[in-house]
Amino acid sequence: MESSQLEHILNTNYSKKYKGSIQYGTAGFRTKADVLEHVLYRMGLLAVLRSKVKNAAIGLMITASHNIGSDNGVKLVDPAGEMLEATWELIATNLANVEDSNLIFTIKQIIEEQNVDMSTEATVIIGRDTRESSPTLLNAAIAGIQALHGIVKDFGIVTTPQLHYLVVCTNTNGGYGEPTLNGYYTKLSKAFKCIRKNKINNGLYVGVLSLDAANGVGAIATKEFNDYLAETITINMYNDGLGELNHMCGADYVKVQQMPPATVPLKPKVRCVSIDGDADRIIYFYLDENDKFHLLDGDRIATLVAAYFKELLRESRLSFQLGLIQTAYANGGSTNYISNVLQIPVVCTSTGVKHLHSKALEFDIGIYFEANGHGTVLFKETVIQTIKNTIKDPELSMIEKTAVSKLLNIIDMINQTVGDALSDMLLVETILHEKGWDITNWEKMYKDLPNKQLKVQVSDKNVITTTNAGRQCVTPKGLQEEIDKVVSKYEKGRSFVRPSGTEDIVRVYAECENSSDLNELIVNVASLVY
Ligand code: NG1
Ligand code: ZN
Repeated sequence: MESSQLEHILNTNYSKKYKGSIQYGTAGFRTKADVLEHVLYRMGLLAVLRSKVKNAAIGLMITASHNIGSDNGVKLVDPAGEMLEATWELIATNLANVEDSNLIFTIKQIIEEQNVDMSTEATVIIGRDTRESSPTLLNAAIAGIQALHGIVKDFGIVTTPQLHYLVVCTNTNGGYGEPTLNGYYTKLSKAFKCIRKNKINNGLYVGVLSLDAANGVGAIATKEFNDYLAETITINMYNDGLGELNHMCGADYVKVQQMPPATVPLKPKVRCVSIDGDADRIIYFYLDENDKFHLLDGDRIATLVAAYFKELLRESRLSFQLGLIQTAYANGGSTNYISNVLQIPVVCTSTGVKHLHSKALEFDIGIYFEANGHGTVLFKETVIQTIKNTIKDPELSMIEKTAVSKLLNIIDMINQTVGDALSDMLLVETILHEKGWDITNWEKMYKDLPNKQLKVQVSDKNVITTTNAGRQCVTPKGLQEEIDKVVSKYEKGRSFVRPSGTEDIVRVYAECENSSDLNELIVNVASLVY
C-alpha cells in the first residue's frame, strides 16, 4: 500500500498534543481522560487492522473501571472475547506514542508486517461506561474506525463484560447467545431462574441483597437486569449513578480499604455486594451484630464455586479436571484451603486477568478469580458437549440427572468471556440458595489471614521489576533480600511489591497470622521501596 493512499488518516482534530508517553498496560490504556483523544482515534485505526487480520469483529471498550471519574481508558477485545494478544499490545503502545508526522508510516508498517489484507471487511463493536469524557472519546474512536472504512457497531453505554459478550456472540453468529443486551439478560436470568425454580428463600438463605453499584454503568445494567430477575431475587441498589463514580464506593474501595462503602445503609448480617465502575468485579461483605466489617472477596467466591463444582461433578459422576487460578494477591488462607481441603490444583499467575484466563483454559473446568473480585469459570468445548450428551442418557439416576442439569444451567449463567460482576453474583446467589446458607455460613469455610495493601508513590515505578508471578523483585538489586529479612520475622508472613500496571504507583501487599503485626510488617516493607 502506498503512503499516499493513507494520507486521509491524518486528522487534525485528533493530532497528538500530549508530550509524555503512554503504555498499553494490564487493562489497556488508562490515564487522565484529557490526554486520550488521539489515543482513541489511533485505537480506532488499529481495531480496524486487527479486525481485518482476524477476519472477525473486534471489541473496543472505553472505560477506566475503578479509577476516579476524571480518568478514562480504552482496551481492545479479541474475537473470542479475550484481551488483546500481547504482541499487539506493543503495537498499540507504539502507535499511541508516535508523532503525527510518523502516523502514516507506522500504520503502513503494521499493514505490511502483519500482512493485513486491506480488502477484508472490518467490524468494530464499541461500548463505553458512564464517564463524562466517554462520548468525546467515542467520537474519536469512531473517526479512526471510519478513516480506515471499518463498520462501527456502537452499543452505547454497556458494562465491560457485556461488551465482551457482544463480541463473542457476533463472532459465533449467535452460537454463544444473541448479540444484544436483551440476549445477554435473557440467557443469564433464564438459567438462574431454572435452578432457583421461583423459590426465593431456602433455609438460612434469604433472597434479598444490597448492591453498591459504584455510581457506574453497573447501576444501569442492574436496573435493566432487575426486570428479568423480578420475583426471584430482590436487589436493593445504592450508589446508583447519582453520586460520584467510584468515590468512597465500589468493589475496589471496599476491598482495598476493607470498609463498607459510604451511603449504603447496613443492617447486621445482610448480604451486600459492591461492583466496580465497569461491572467486571464483585465482592461481598456484611456487618456482624457488633458492627464489625467482614469481607468476602474474589478468593471466597473462587472457593465457594470450586467446592460447588466438585460436588456437582461427584453427584453427576462426571470426571473432569478442575483447576483454580489465583494471583499473588490471593489470601494464603484460601490457597491452603483449596489445595489441602478441596484438593483442587491451584496455579498462581501474574496479575491481570489475561494471565489467569489463559491458564484457566488449560483445565477442563478452569476457575479463576483475582482477590479483588475479577473472575469467571471456563469450560472446554468438549466438556460442554459431554455434559450436553450426558443429559440425554436414559440410564441416569435422579441424583445424576439433577446434577447434570444444574451444570448445564450454570454454564449458561456464567459469562465465560470475562469476569462479570452480575453473572458472578447470580452464581454465588445460586450456590448459597442451594446450600441454604447465609453469608456467615459461607465465611466459615476457611479463615483468611489478616492482610493489607498499600500504594506507594515513587518517581519511577518501573525501577521495580519482578519475577515468579510478581512475587519476587528482580530489581533494584538487593530489594528482595531486604523484604525477605523483614517477612521472616512474622508468623505465616508473606509480602511482595510490584509496580501497578494501571496506576502510577507501586503496590505493597502483606499478610501474616497476627493482625496486631500486620501494620508493622507492611510499613516496614513499604519503607524499603521509597
Ligand atoms: P494493577 O494496577 O496492575 O495492580 C489492577 C488490579 C488487577 C487488575 C487490573 C485491571 C489489584 C492488586 N490489581 O492491576 O488485579 O484487576 O487492575 O483492572 O487489584
Ligand atoms: Zn473493572
